[in-house]
Amino acid sequence: MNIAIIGLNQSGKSTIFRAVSGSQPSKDGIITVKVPDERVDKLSAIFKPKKTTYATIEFKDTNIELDEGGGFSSKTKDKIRNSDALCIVVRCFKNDAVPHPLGNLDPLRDFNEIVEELMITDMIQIEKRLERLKKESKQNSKEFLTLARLLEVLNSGKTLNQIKNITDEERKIVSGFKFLTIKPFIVVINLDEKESVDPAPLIAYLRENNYSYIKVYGKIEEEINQLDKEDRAEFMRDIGVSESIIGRLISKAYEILNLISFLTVGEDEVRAWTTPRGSSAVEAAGKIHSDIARGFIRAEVIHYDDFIREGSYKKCREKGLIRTEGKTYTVKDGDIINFRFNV
Ligand SMILES: Nc1nc2c(ncn2[C@@H]2O[C@H](COP(=O)(O)OP(=O)(O)O)[C@@H](O)[C@H]2O)c(=O)[nH]1
Ligand SMILES: [Mg+2]
Repeated sequence: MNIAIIGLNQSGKSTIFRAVSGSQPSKDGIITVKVPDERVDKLSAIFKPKKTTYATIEFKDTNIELDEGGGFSSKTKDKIRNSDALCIVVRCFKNDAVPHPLGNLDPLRDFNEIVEELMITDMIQIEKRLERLKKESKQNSKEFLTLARLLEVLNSGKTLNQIKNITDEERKIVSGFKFLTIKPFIVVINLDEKESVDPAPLIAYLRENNYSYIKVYGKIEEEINQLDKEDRAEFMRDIGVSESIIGRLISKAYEILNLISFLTVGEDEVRAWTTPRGSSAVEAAGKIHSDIARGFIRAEVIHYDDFIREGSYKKCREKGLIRTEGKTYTVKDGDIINFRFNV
């Protein structure tokens, strides 16, 4: 999964990116971070495997470039297009040393500025495609009707990710277009720990429109992430932040992308895997390897909470807590799964 960090220039994108990457070096503005997961930590302490692997998530720092008309350059759009979700950074911090590209601080305007640009990009793309379909006399095709409906949504001032009743079929039809506003948004409200403009109007707007957001102190969280673990905890207490920016961003990302984690354990490896909520056992198996999905026989499943409560596989077996599930079983967040397969 990968998330592009976007926003107006000087809104704190690179600062947030560095806060997320910590001391890890990034390559070409891309960083892969481990999804912090206490379950993996605890299972690893129990199984003492040769290898412990966390789920990962990729963040991309984008430097927004504008073309002559003031819209996003095509290079910028390409960078955004291949992401699963957009993290929109909005500046609320006051800092006289950092000029605002639009002259003054106005978080709601800035957010709308970015979103409008994304919407225009989608609209132009849809209009072009509709034209083409018209030329081919395909006005009655499912594709035409679906795109026309999406255009209507955009024309009414809403982003595509605000559509609640989009069907799987429609989603499939439009997936190839990689529309920008169909991607889920996480709005990052970037505050200064001392002096910021009031984010309340922006927050009210985000709530009204069902956009997810988190509040961060970008600059100081960047500094925190350079610290040792112990100092970090103390520093965070001091500024009243209970969870690291990585943790908060990632849990939001899982929430908006509707993802869950399942686990595999053993002497060789303890590992967390990511899959969409609602995945079947065979789909989850496919996340590990296509062979496991193809040769799927059954899944032996125990929930993490049960396992930790009992303390061992032996105890779980005695109590009958290890279930045998078939291909269509719906995987739950925190399931520990042993796939039986034959290829
Ligand atoms: N005071 C303060 N300054 C910040 C904060 N976040 C970013 N800055 C400063 O704003 C400037 C622009 O930040 P940067 O991350 O480079 O913005 P970008 O252009 O969106 O990547 C830098 O000088 C940062 O140090 C903040 O929370 N508080
Ligand atoms: Mg930058």
